[in-house]
Amino acid sequence: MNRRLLVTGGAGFIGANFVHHWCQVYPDDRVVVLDALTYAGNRLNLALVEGRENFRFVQGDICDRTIIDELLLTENIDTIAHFAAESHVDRSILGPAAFVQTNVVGTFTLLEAFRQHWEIKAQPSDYRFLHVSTDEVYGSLGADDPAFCETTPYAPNSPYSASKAGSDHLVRAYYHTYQLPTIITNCSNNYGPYQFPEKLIPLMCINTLIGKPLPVYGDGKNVRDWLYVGDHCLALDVVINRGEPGETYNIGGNNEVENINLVQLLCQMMDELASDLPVHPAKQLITFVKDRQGHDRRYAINANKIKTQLGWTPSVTIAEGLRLTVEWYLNHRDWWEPLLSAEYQAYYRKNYSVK
Ligand code: NAD
Ligand code: TDX
Repeated sequence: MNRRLLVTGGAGFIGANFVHHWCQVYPDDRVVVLDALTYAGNRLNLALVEGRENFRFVQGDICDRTIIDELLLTENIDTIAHFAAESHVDRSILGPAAFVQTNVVGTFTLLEAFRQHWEIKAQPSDYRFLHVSTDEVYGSLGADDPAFCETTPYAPNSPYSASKAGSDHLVRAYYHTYQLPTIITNCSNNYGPYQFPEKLIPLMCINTLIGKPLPVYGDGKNVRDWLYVGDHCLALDVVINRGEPGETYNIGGNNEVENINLVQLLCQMMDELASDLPVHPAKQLITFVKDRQGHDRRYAINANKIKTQLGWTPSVTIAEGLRLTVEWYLNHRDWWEPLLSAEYQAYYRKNYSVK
């Protein structure tokens, strides 16, 4: 089957990596990106596919029902890959309203539009609505707790994760009530090329390159499970093609690392790979700052379901993935320098002055 995909949030970090993957592997599929180009969206993230006959970019908001209806109809969309979201926990603490609007109302608007479109087409069984969500909906783990699995009860702790949990529940309800062929994925922390420099790994890479302090929250012992974005895109591919409607799949890299250890590893890689660091060795820049409010202690994903049922497994180790990522930021100064804009500086001051 040649799919006709609508990729929401395709100008963001994971969405753009996914679009690159899809256009390369399925060049005959139609890929339409809908993205509002918020501070996190960047048209340059799609430069590799712009100009292709089967690719189209549309600037628009997922809360705008008119634009969604028009795209579903005129592009004859059969698959939605839904990435669009407000995605940064610290920003959700500073200003939660946009998170409820985009993550909850936006997802609802997409679901309603897709349901009507699917019903008009007589409910084709090969249509798909892939909802890309997060492990943060499951809350926080203690050091000895087992990793999150698909049946772990939801316990979101931040405005971000609560808004993602709300959207997950709506997606689930649309399958249960209307049999709309939806699938949810909950994945762990992604890293890799094109990630906006508010997130831990790109922030640490860039601050090292410009000689700014490396702010580590609290005691630095919070644990995240890191997933290379390329492996995530491969997982989403198998879920779209072979996943069961109505199901949830957890996706994780099986790479639990304490933040402080990760930052130290990044510093070592920077020392090794960057020729003219302003501060060398880079670890001198590590600065412990006030903790994030409500900071979840540990996330860990049990990805056995997608491994055994769909045959996906991560291929990149954390050492390989970090090296690829550090090299990418070293070689793409022209990509990240313009992102350190006045808006970014204002966010940075606000976030780090309360810490
Ligand atoms: P991102 O912030 O880099 O990109 C989000 C994109 O959505 C941007 O291009 C932005 O312009 C767009 N967008 C925001 N509001 C919109 C709206 N109202 N209408 C249309 N477009 C809008 O996010 P990301 O890190 O690429 O995350 C993608 C998805 O994956 C999100 O749903 C996020 O919750 C989920 N997720 C991310 C991670 C991670 O580690 N980054 C982990 C788990 C789940
Ligand atoms: O400056 C920092 N210092 C620091 O110690 C930043 C930005 C983060 N941290 C810590 C907080 C977290 O424990 O590093 C860890 C990772 O932080 P983020 O990169 O902000 O990610 P996290 O809060 O874990 O959420 C991410 O993974 C799940 C994504 O942003 C979410 O979109 C995704 O759902």
